[in-house]
Amino acid sequence: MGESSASAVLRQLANWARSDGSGIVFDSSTGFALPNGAKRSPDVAWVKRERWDRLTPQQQEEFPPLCPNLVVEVRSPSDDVRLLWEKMAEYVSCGAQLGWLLDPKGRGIRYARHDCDIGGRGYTWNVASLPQSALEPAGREAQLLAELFWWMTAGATVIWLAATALTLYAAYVSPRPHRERGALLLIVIGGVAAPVVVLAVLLAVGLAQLPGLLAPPAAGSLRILITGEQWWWRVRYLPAAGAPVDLANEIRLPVGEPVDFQLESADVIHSFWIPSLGGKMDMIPGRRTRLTLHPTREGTYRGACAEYCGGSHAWMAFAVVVHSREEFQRWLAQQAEPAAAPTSAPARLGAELFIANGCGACHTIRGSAADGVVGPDLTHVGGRLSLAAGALENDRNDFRRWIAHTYAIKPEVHMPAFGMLPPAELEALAVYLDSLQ
Ligand code: HEC
Ligand SMILES: [Cu+2]
Repeated sequence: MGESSASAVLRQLANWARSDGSGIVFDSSTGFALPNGAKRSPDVAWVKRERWDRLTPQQQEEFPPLCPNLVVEVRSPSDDVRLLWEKMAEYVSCGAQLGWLLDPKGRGIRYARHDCDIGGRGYTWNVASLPQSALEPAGREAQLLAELFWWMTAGATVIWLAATALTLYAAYVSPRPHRERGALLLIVIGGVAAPVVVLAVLLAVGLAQLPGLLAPPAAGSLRILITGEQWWWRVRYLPAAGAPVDLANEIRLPVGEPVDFQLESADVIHSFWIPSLGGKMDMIPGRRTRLTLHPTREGTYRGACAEYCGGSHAWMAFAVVVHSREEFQRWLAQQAEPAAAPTSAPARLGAELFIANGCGACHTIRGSAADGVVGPDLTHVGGRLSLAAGALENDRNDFRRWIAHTYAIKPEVHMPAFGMLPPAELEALAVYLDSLQ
């Protein structure tokens, strides 16, 4: 879409500006010299007429020395959205009143505003755009299910075609009373014998798959305990040797090895589902269910809760990264480490604020005084692919938005919003959390 969406936005804004008259629209051929010295050419820009008229003709001709009031960037497939977002933040810090980042591919809109916090509710390109198709299997179990699905679809198509052909035959080709014997035969064969055979075969195939899907993997396989919580995932790696490793909302797996998932719930029934890797399994309070998956292809996939579990059920997702064994091992060893001590001054302030504001009563950051267990472990939260179970991306702005606007981002969430903190303190907290890689 890239180019064409940019020109569509340009056309619409230009139309509006003509009828409105209070400003002028520019396309990306105009470069602006921002107050911070950078020269930037947004896809579309709008400048208030009075500001424009104050420039000399020569300034208007060359790089106009101002930051547009409104800037629009349209993400093309090759653009890194984080870099674009940094550009947006730059425009806003240079005085743009409003910046739009349009992302046709991720179907998201984000906006940055000068006079308030950064917004753009529900922009979830990161995890939401990950593959999660049961028909594009990346694991042995998903492969079996996909094959079963295609056999069933093919069979159902044949049956449907036959039934339709018979209907058309009776209605148009030979619309007359048929011999009783023929009709009876049709009912017995088509209505009784054929369905019995078809369903029996399906049952046999399904039952034959079941033991393989339910069998616990060989002793010594990787074990992961996942607890569904309203509305996030507590993840605990249980290595054969060494202490358990706690994290949240992200699962990494070595390719080509069976994984023994042990599933629990802390509150209501959830359902654990990684469509690309296999079927789903309920997480039931008071019980431990199990699921074995064999990822066969490296990649990053989306998992989700597949059982309605309350207000933010739809915001209960996670990323699954399938790595080579070495990479996986490196990652797990790194997750097992305590958090690095904050180095910069704002990060140190953030660490103090984290304790002073009581965040540590609900969150653990290993290596610090924070040891709460109500919410997700944050020891390495800055290195995760998303925040709040896929509800946000993971950069400093997202941390700030999350801490200040929890309810707006995730309705009913079990974390109070800290919007009353002064912006500088929110920023310090964000810097600190972002540094927990
Ligand atoms: C009453 C308990 C509670 C307090 C206090 C609390 N949180 Fe949370 N926090 C939670 C819960 C529960 C979640 C999970 C929300 C969800 O995703 O549904 C969470 C999620 C988070 C996340 C996202 C974690 C992830 O894995 O993506 C961050 C970051 C966070 N909190 C930071 C903070 C900070 C900073 C403070 C203090 C200013 C704080 N929290 C105070 C309960 C709390
Ligand atoms: Cu759920």
